[in-house]
Amino acid sequence: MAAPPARARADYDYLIKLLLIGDSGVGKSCLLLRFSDGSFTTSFITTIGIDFKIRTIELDGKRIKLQIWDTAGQERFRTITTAYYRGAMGILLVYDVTDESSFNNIRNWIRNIEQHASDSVNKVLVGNKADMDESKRAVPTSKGQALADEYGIKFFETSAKTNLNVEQVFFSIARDIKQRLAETDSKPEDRTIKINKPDQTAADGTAAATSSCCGS
Ligand SMILES: Nc1nc2c(ncn2[C@@H]2O[C@H](COP(=O)(O)OP(=O)(O)O)[C@@H](O)[C@H]2O)c(=O)[nH]1
Ligand SMILES: [Mg+2]
Repeated sequence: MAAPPARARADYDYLIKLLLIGDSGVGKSCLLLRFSDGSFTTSFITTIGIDFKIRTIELDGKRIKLQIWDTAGQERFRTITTAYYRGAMGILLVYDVTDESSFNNIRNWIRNIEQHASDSVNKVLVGNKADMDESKRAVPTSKGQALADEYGIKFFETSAKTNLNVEQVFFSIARDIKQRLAETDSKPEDRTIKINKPDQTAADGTAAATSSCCGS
Protein backbone atom coordinates (compact mmCIF):
# COMPACT_ATOMS: atom_id res chain seq x y z
CA MET A 1 0.00 0.00 0.00
CA ALA A 2 1.11 3.51 -0.76
CA ALA A 3 1.78 5.83 2.14
CA PRO A 4 -1.01 8.26 2.91
CA PRO A 5 -0.50 11.75 1.49
CA ALA A 6 1.35 14.13 3.77
CA ARG A 7 -1.36 16.74 3.43
CA ALA A 8 -4.93 16.84 2.26
CA ARG A 9 -5.33 16.99 -1.51
CA ALA A 10 -8.26 17.85 -3.69
CA ASP A 11 -10.47 14.83 -4.19
CA TYR A 12 -9.92 14.74 -7.97
CA ASP A 13 -8.77 16.70 -11.01
CA TYR A 14 -11.42 15.32 -13.35
CA LEU A 15 -14.82 13.80 -12.71
CA ILE A 16 -15.83 11.52 -15.57
CA LYS A 17 -19.23 9.91 -16.00
CA LEU A 18 -19.19 6.65 -17.92
CA LEU A 19 -22.06 4.40 -19.00
CA LEU A 20 -22.29 0.73 -19.83
CA ILE A 21 -24.63 0.00 -22.73
CA GLY A 22 -25.52 -3.20 -24.54
CA ASP A 23 -27.94 -6.10 -24.57
CA SER A 24 -28.93 -7.90 -21.43
CA GLY A 25 -26.60 -10.77 -20.52
CA VAL A 26 -23.46 -9.56 -22.33
CA GLY A 27 -21.64 -9.04 -19.04
CA LYS A 28 -21.92 -5.32 -18.33
CA SER A 29 -22.49 -5.75 -14.60
CA CYS A 30 -19.67 -8.29 -14.34
CA LEU A 31 -17.28 -5.93 -16.13
CA LEU A 32 -18.15 -3.15 -13.72
CA LEU A 33 -17.87 -5.43 -10.75
CA ARG A 34 -14.47 -6.63 -11.94
CA PHE A 35 -13.17 -3.13 -12.57
CA SER A 36 -14.43 -1.82 -9.25
CA ASP A 37 -13.46 -4.84 -7.23
CA GLY A 38 -11.26 -2.97 -4.83
CA SER A 39 -11.33 -1.16 -1.57
CA PHE A 40 -11.40 2.25 -3.22
CA THR A 41 -14.80 1.76 -4.74
CA THR A 42 -18.07 3.10 -3.46
CA SER A 43 -21.40 1.76 -4.72
CA PHE A 44 -24.61 3.69 -4.98
CA ILE A 45 -28.04 2.38 -5.71
CA THR A 46 -30.38 5.06 -6.85
CA THR A 47 -34.13 5.10 -6.60
CA ILE A 48 -34.56 4.95 -10.35
CA GLY A 49 -33.15 1.45 -10.70
CA ILE A 50 -29.77 2.42 -12.05
CA ASP A 51 -26.71 2.09 -9.97
CA PHE A 52 -23.24 3.44 -10.24
CA LYS A 53 -19.84 2.87 -8.77
CA ILE A 54 -17.00 5.25 -8.17
CA ARG A 55 -13.36 4.46 -8.65
CA THR A 56 -10.62 7.03 -8.69
CA ILE A 57 -7.64 6.27 -10.92
CA GLU A 58 -4.46 8.16 -11.62
CA LEU A 59 -3.44 9.10 -15.16
CA ASP A 60 -0.38 11.18 -16.00
CA GLY A 61 -0.29 12.52 -12.47
CA LYS A 62 -3.97 13.56 -12.48
CA ARG A 63 -6.64 12.07 -10.29
CA ILE A 64 -9.59 10.93 -12.37
CA LYS A 65 -12.74 10.13 -10.52
CA LEU A 66 -14.75 7.67 -12.60
CA GLN A 67 -18.45 7.51 -11.93
CA ILE A 68 -19.62 4.42 -13.78
CA TRP A 69 -23.31 3.79 -14.33
CA ASP A 70 -24.87 0.42 -14.92
CA THR A 71 -28.41 -0.43 -15.84
CA ALA A 72 -30.56 -2.74 -13.78
CA GLY A 73 -32.29 -4.56 -16.59
CA GLN A 74 -33.96 -1.65 -18.40
CA GLU A 75 -31.86 -2.52 -21.45
CA ARG A 76 -34.04 -5.60 -21.91
CA PHE A 77 -36.90 -3.33 -22.87
CA ARG A 78 -34.83 -0.71 -24.69
CA THR A 79 -36.10 1.83 -22.21
CA ILE A 80 -32.79 3.57 -21.82
CA THR A 81 -33.71 7.20 -21.97
CA THR A 82 -32.33 10.65 -21.62
CA ALA A 83 -32.11 10.40 -17.84
CA TYR A 84 -29.49 7.67 -18.09
CA TYR A 85 -27.49 9.43 -20.78
CA ARG A 86 -27.53 12.87 -19.16
CA GLY A 87 -24.04 14.18 -18.54
CA ALA A 88 -22.35 11.04 -19.88
CA MET A 89 -18.84 11.67 -21.19
CA GLY A 90 -18.03 8.14 -22.26
CA ILE A 91 -19.94 5.01 -23.20
CA LEU A 92 -18.75 1.41 -23.25
CA LEU A 93 -20.74 -0.41 -25.93
CA VAL A 94 -20.67 -4.04 -24.89
CA TYR A 95 -21.57 -7.20 -26.81
CA ASP A 96 -20.94 -10.88 -26.16
CA VAL A 97 -18.55 -12.57 -28.64
CA THR A 98 -20.61 -15.77 -28.34
CA ASP A 99 -23.90 -14.02 -29.12
CA GLU A 100 -24.25 -12.66 -32.63
CA SER A 101 -27.49 -10.81 -32.00
CA SER A 102 -25.86 -8.81 -29.19
CA PHE A 103 -23.26 -7.77 -31.78
CA ASN A 104 -25.83 -6.89 -34.43
CA ASN A 105 -27.70 -4.80 -31.87
CA ILE A 106 -24.68 -2.55 -31.34
CA ARG A 107 -25.85 -0.48 -34.34
CA ASN A 108 -29.21 0.01 -32.64
CA TRP A 109 -27.53 1.04 -29.42
CA ILE A 110 -25.41 3.55 -31.33
CA ARG A 111 -28.58 5.02 -32.85
CA ASN A 112 -30.06 5.23 -29.35
CA ILE A 113 -26.95 7.04 -28.15
CA GLU A 114 -27.10 9.45 -31.08
CA GLN A 115 -30.67 10.31 -30.11
CA HIS A 116 -30.13 10.74 -26.40
CA ALA A 117 -26.51 11.47 -25.58
CA SER A 118 -24.25 14.43 -26.23
CA ASP A 119 -22.57 14.47 -29.65
CA SER A 120 -19.15 14.75 -28.10
CA VAL A 121 -19.47 11.58 -25.99
CA ASN A 122 -16.52 9.16 -26.36
CA LYS A 123 -17.36 5.58 -27.25
CA VAL A 124 -15.47 2.31 -27.10
CA LEU A 125 -16.57 -1.06 -28.49
CA VAL A 126 -16.15 -4.03 -26.16
CA GLY A 127 -16.49 -7.69 -27.15
CA ASN A 128 -16.84 -9.47 -23.83
CA LYS A 129 -16.57 -13.17 -22.85
CA ALA A 130 -13.37 -13.60 -24.88
CA ASP A 131 -12.43 -16.42 -22.48
CA MET A 132 -15.09 -18.70 -23.95
CA ASP A 133 -14.04 -21.66 -26.05
CA GLU A 134 -13.42 -20.89 -29.72
CA SER A 135 -16.15 -23.38 -30.65
CA LYS A 136 -18.66 -21.09 -28.91
CA ARG A 137 -17.48 -17.93 -30.61
CA ALA A 138 -20.01 -16.30 -32.94
CA VAL A 139 -18.28 -12.98 -33.66
CA PRO A 140 -14.71 -13.10 -34.95
CA THR A 141 -12.30 -10.47 -33.66
CA SER A 142 -11.98 -9.06 -37.19
CA LYS A 143 -15.73 -8.29 -37.33
CA GLY A 144 -15.58 -6.41 -34.05
CA GLN A 145 -12.58 -4.46 -35.23
CA ALA A 146 -14.27 -3.65 -38.56
CA LEU A 147 -17.35 -2.27 -36.81
CA ALA A 148 -15.23 -0.16 -34.49
CA ASP A 149 -13.26 1.16 -37.48
CA GLU A 150 -16.49 2.04 -39.25
CA TYR A 151 -17.52 4.23 -36.31
CA GLY A 152 -13.99 5.49 -35.71
CA ILE A 153 -13.84 4.16 -32.15
CA LYS A 154 -11.47 1.91 -30.23
CA PHE A 155 -12.06 -1.81 -29.81
CA PHE A 156 -11.17 -4.31 -27.09
CA GLU A 157 -12.03 -7.92 -26.48
CA THR A 158 -12.42 -8.52 -22.76
CA SER A 159 -13.25 -11.14 -20.21
CA ALA A 160 -14.86 -10.16 -16.95
CA LYS A 161 -14.24 -13.75 -15.92
CA THR A 162 -10.47 -13.86 -16.40
CA ASN A 163 -9.93 -10.09 -16.10
CA LEU A 164 -8.63 -9.81 -19.67
CA ASN A 165 -8.35 -6.17 -20.83
CA VAL A 166 -10.84 -4.87 -18.26
CA GLU A 167 -8.52 -2.25 -16.80
CA GLN A 168 -7.32 -1.41 -20.30
CA VAL A 169 -10.81 -0.51 -21.56
CA PHE A 170 -11.62 1.81 -18.68
CA PHE A 171 -8.19 3.44 -18.66
CA SER A 172 -8.25 3.91 -22.43
CA ILE A 173 -11.59 5.73 -22.53
CA ALA A 174 -10.72 7.72 -19.40
CA ARG A 175 -7.49 8.88 -21.03
CA ASP A 176 -9.29 9.93 -24.24
CA ILE A 177 -11.91 11.85 -22.29
CA LYS A 178 -9.35 13.53 -20.07
CA GLN A 179 -7.51 14.66 -23.18
CA ARG A 180 -10.71 15.97 -24.75
CA LEU A 181 -11.59 17.87 -21.57
CA ALA A 182 -8.09 19.28 -21.28
CA GLU A 183 -8.24 20.51 -24.88
CA THR A 184 -11.64 22.11 -24.33
CA ASP A 185 -10.33 23.66 -21.14
CA SER A 186 -7.49 25.37 -22.89
CA LYS A 187 -9.75 27.01 -25.46
CA PRO A 188 -11.47 29.88 -23.66
CA GLU A 189 -14.29 30.13 -26.23
CA ASP A 190 -15.37 26.57 -25.47
CA ARG A 191 -15.70 27.04 -21.77
CA THR A 192 -19.20 26.54 -20.56
CA ILE A 193 -18.50 27.70 -17.06
CA LYS A 194 -17.06 31.16 -16.89
CA ILE A 195 -15.11 32.22 -13.90
CA ASN A 196 -15.98 35.67 -12.71
CA LYS A 197 -12.86 37.58 -13.62
CA PRO A 198 -13.30 41.34 -14.00
CA ASP A 199 -10.56 41.70 -16.61
CA GLN A 200 -11.84 38.90 -18.82
CA THR A 201 -13.54 41.19 -21.31
CA ALA A 202 -10.37 43.20 -21.66
CA ALA A 203 -9.86 45.88 -24.23
CA ASP A 204 -8.60 44.37 -27.49
CA GLY A 205 -10.34 41.01 -27.06
CA THR A 206 -7.21 38.93 -26.64
CA ALA A 207 -8.16 36.55 -23.90
CA ALA A 208 -5.48 35.60 -21.44
CA ALA A 209 -3.98 32.25 -22.32
CA THR A 210 -3.32 31.25 -18.77
CA SER A 211 -5.90 30.12 -16.30
CA SER A 212 -6.00 31.27 -12.71
CA CYS A 213 -7.58 28.04 -11.52
CA CYS A 214 -6.26 24.47 -11.61
CA GLY A 215 -2.78 25.99 -11.53
CA SER A 216 -0.20 23.42 -12.47
N1 LIG B 1 -17.54 -16.79 -19.60
C1 LIG B 1 -17.89 -15.55 -19.26
N2 LIG B 1 -19.09 -15.29 -18.71
C2 LIG B 1 -19.39 -14.01 -18.38
C3 LIG B 1 -18.47 -12.95 -18.59
N3 LIG B 1 -19.05 -11.81 -18.17
C4 LIG B 1 -20.27 -12.15 -17.73
N4 LIG B 1 -20.48 -13.47 -17.83
C5 LIG B 1 -21.72 -14.17 -17.47
O1 LIG B 1 -22.78 -13.68 -18.27
C6 LIG B 1 -23.98 -13.57 -17.53
C7 LIG B 1 -24.54 -12.17 -17.60
O2 LIG B 1 -23.65 -11.27 -16.97
P1 LIG B 1 -24.14 -9.82 -16.47
O3 LIG B 1 -22.94 -9.10 -16.02
O4 LIG B 1 -25.26 -9.97 -15.52
O5 LIG B 1 -24.71 -9.21 -17.83
P2 LIG B 1 -25.50 -7.83 -18.04
O6 LIG B 1 -26.93 -8.19 -18.20
O7 LIG B 1 -24.94 -7.26 -19.31
O8 LIG B 1 -25.24 -6.96 -16.86
C8 LIG B 1 -23.64 -14.03 -16.11
O9 LIG B 1 -24.04 -15.36 -15.97
C9 LIG B 1 -22.14 -13.90 -16.04
O10 LIG B 1 -21.58 -14.84 -15.16
C10 LIG B 1 -17.19 -13.27 -19.16
O11 LIG B 1 -16.32 -12.43 -19.41
N5 LIG B 1 -16.96 -14.59 -19.49
MG1 LIG C 1 -26.56 -6.03 -15.57
